[in-house]
Amino acid sequence: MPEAVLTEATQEAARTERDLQLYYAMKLIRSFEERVSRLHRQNKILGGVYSGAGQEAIVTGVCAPLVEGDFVAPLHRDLGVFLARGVDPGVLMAQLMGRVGGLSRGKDSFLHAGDLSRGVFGATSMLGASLPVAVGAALKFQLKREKQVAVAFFGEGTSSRGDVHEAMNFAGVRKLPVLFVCENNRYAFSTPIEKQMAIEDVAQRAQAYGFQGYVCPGNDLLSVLELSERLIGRARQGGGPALLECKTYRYHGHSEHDPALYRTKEELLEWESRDPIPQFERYLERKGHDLKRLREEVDARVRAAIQAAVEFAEQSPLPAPQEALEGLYAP
Ligand SMILES: Cc1ncc(C[n+]2csc(CCOP(=O)(O)OP(=O)(O)O)c2C)c(N)n1
Repeated sequence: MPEAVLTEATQEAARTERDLQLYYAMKLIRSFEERVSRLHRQNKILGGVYSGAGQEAIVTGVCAPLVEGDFVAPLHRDLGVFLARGVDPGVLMAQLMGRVGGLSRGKDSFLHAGDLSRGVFGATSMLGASLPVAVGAALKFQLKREKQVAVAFFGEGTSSRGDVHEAMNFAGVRKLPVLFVCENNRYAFSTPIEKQMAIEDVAQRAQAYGFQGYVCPGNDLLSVLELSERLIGRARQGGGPALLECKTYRYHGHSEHDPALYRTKEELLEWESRDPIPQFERYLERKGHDLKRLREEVDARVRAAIQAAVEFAEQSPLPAPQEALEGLYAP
């Protein structure tokens, strides 16, 4: 076979492999979120639950181009980042249940959990405070001439905070390898976007810091992926920061105790019609996959992974009181 044909076939095979991994990742994240919401109602989860259901294409698409050694600061709604960066679902579930098998060995809820071995920094209670941390990681990469990048996720509500502006300004001045990702789901708790900012797009703010802002349909995995690959690749090559705003919607309230009465049923329905999973399924079908069979296979794998995660977490003990002061400080 001529070499060019072979290369094309190899590339197509790699793309198919990637598509299937992304499909599995989105389905795993969605089902994990749904299971966590149910477990919360059964009083099995420690602390609040901030569901990211509906926003899976963003975390999946942005994390896909990341490699070992990269740094990512998720927001409180981003348990999908943990799964996308390879954290074991059982360990994540144990973290949510406050068990010894979790990331902080039962010493915290999900909210502040991180896994630095995978470059995942925990979310911060002070919204936006994680952005200067991601910028600090990017500064370290630049100073040490490492080819790593940092990614900082934040909501449109968070984009009104001072920390966010300081982080972006510094990143712009020093041309740091960092991608700022705004998950614009239209509400900051109950505050709608038009009461949050006087401009149309969060992405417009990038101009003030000397880099480019991009807007993309955040429920379309392929659009997110196309931009994240380009912007992360450019940052890795020394091209500096960028701001990617992904327009999306959260299906649940701000947290599970919020019935979200501030929005209409019609609005929710409209966004559900743009659900990221069926959108990606339509693409897979166009690529020639037998969707019915593929869906059955992936659903079965996801169900098994989540069942195993719940079993692992439930079998993991709660921490013993005498461990309370262990592992709190660096040795
Ligand atoms: C500085 C600060 N102000 C307020 C809060 C309370 N709070 C937690 S999440 C949230 C909404 C954040 O909205 P957004 O940034 O758009 O992210 P989303 O929750 O919509 O994903 C608020 C107001 C906080 N944690 N920190």
